[in-house]
Amino acid sequence: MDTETLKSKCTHLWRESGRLWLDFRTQTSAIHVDALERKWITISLLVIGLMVTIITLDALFDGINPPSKVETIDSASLHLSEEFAEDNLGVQVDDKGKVTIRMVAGRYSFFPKHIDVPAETQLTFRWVSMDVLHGVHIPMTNMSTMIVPGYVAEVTTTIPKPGEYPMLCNEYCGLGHNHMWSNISVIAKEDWQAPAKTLVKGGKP
Ligand SMILES: [Cu+2]
Repeated sequence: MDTETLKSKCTHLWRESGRLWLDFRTQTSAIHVDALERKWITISLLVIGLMVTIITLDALFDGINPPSKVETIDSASLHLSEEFAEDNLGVQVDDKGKVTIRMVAGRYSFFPKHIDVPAETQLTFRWVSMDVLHGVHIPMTNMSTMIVPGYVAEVTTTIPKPGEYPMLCNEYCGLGHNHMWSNISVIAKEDWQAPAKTLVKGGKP
């Protein structure tokens, strides 16, 4: 979309919302709203306003965005892509010590089937789907995202407690959906050994 179209769309939206607000004011002034009810309506609107402001400020100043933002990838040729080629899947550590986990979701599994990661360490998961819409959720952690075909879903998280966790698909993807899972072993930081392969051909380090 070019800048002019965007500008005219924004102006149109602004005028429309103004008109709707005036309509709303005219209609609500005609009906009786109890003072207490008015108070609660105001509080609710203020809470919504506060939430929207926090989300906007986080997105603009802290770069906090939805996991599947705008990084696109061709789902049909993942095996040919440099970053998500089979050899590059799993856990990798770059020379600055950043742990990145690349995984592919496809009916009905996550690849690789099992990974070892360190506890109490920042982990960057990069997910792609090879076919349809999937989701991934690691119970008892905040790792949960949709994996939309054609996009890279990136989630950065830290898992504090060592243990065995399942990785489950939480978007219905077909008849085998309930069998779609992998395992993740979270190992105490001091016992974890970085995998030998640390170089990613292409892709982000
Ligand atoms: Cu599924």
